[in-house]
Order: sequence, then structure tokens, then C-alpha cells
Amino acid sequence: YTNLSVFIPLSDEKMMTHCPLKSPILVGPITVIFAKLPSERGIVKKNPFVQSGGQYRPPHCFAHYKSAIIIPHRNRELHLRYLLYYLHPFLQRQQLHYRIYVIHQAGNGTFNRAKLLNVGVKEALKNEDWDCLIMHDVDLIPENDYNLYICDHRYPKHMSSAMDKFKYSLPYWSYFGGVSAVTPEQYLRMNGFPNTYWGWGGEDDDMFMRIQLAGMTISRTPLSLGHYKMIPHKRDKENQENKIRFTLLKKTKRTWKQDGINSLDIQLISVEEAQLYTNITVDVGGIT
Ligand code: UDH
Repeated sequence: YTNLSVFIPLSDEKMMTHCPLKSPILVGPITVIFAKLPSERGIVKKNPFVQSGGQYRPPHCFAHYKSAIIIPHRNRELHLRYLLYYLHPFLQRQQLHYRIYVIHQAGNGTFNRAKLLNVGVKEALKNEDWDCLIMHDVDLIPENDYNLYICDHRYPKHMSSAMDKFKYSLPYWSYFGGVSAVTPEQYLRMNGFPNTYWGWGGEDDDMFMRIQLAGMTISRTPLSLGHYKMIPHKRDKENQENKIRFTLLKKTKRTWKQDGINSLDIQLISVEEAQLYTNITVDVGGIT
């Protein structure tokens, strides 16, 4: 009877091994088109293994990496639909454990992208000990799944290095906008992101500056893999150009240690698990 355990079947989980280091189901370049808006039901149906809150773990192997995707959002429902349609299968082909968070700014005040990202990081880390935090604009669709949604443990990583709107090259050398990935350690080291950039522009350059001020540099997805297609749109009404951004950037050296994750002041309104993402609604206040 001592061998009895041999006959007891192990649970699936116990028999599971790690996923291969390189996913065997990547396809490389992807054709992205914005011809017909997919329905939410259709996306749910195509992604049967995505769990409530937009979370996924590979069902047949243990993922090597856990990434939180954080999307700042207001009034871009159609963009969000396209992004979810392309991004869920993309991340599953990379065999990641992931969850998508949409950080929704409440009210009609001036938009504050970086502050929403700070909220996203804080809330995501309450759920799970993520290896990687990916900041993702809602209107950028990745076009190559060799562009892995994982962090570079040496430095913060800029991922949207070749956007169609910039003719698949960088607009300028220090560009850090669009899609980027930081580990929780890198994020804390740079005191997160600034809370003081209201409206369009400057906050991504501030992120680049604080990375350097914190003694790091950036790494970058090679331009051949960092292809993104932007969903064409006009500037949003409540996201006017931030005219004082250059003045703010001149002060970053003096302000970054006081303005960031350590000074985040917001009112959390709700955290809801939708089928395809976790929806966090927040009152970020206004220009002070
Ligand atoms: N965002 C929203 N709602 C807003 C404003 C911004 O969700 O009202 C988010 C969204 O994730 C977006 C990101 O913030 O992808 C960045 O904002 P943006 O798309 O306005 O910035 P971008 O530089 O475009 O991509 C600027 C407008 C370009 C107009 C060009 C017309 N030819």
C-alpha cells in the first residue's frame, strides 16, 4: 500500500510546467485595420480564457512574466474597443499572465494622463505583485507580437518606437510617449510620474527626465519591432495643449522628488471588474 499515491492522479496544476521561454505561437507582423468596429460580445467570444477583470493566465503552462497593462482613458470608447480586440489575443500569444486596467478620468475637467497612470500603478499593485507595468495609450495598436509586453530589468523601456504617425521612426531621440514599460522598482526609484501636467504634452518628457535624474537611462524596443498603428483622431476638447509644459520641464530637477507617487492626491470613485478589463474611475481634481 505504500505505493498507493502513484495511482492518485495529480491535479492539472501540479502537472503543469513553465511555458517555453520563447512562445511558440507568435506570428510576427500583424495586419491592423479599422474598417469595422468589433462588438464587445464578439471580443468576449473570441477570448474564452480571459477571466473577469480582463485577466488571463495561460491555461496549459505557468507564465514566466506577469504584466499589468494600464490605459489612461476618457471618452474614447471606440478606440478602447479596437485596442481590446487586438491586444487580448496578442498578449495571449506571448503566453503572459496579464490584466488590463482602464483608468477612467471622471468629469469634464482638463485631462491628466500622467496622474491617471499613477493611479493605475497604485491600484494594479493592490491586486498582484506585477513584474511589469505597461503604460498604454488607448489609440495605439501594436503591429508585431515579437514586441514583448515585458520589462527590461535594467531600465525603463520605451516600446512605441515606430508609430505610423511618425512614419515608423522616432519623432525625437528622447521621446518616451505612447507605450512604455517600467518595473515597480524602477517606478518607485523615479518617484512615479508627475501629477502637475494638465492637458496635452510634456508629461512624457518629464518621465524621461526623471528617469535620468534617478540615475537610470531608457532602453528601447528596436524600431523594426516597435511598430504601432494610431487610430486617427482629433485632439480632445478637454485636452488642450499644455502651454506651460516647457516652464514645468525646466523645474523638474527641483520638483521630481516632491511631485510623483509620493504626493498623489485623488478620489477613487469605483473599481469594477468588466469582462474584458478592470475599470477604475477616479476624480483627479483640477489645476491648482
Ligand atoms: N486620452 C483619453 N481621452 C482624452 C484625452 C486623452 O483617453 O480626452 C488618453 C488616451 O489614452 C490617449 C492618450 O491619453 O491615447 C494620449 O492623448 P492623445 O491621444 O490626445 O495624444 P496624442 O499625442 O494625440 O496621441 C494628440 C492629438 C493629435 C491630433 C492631430 C490631428 N492631426
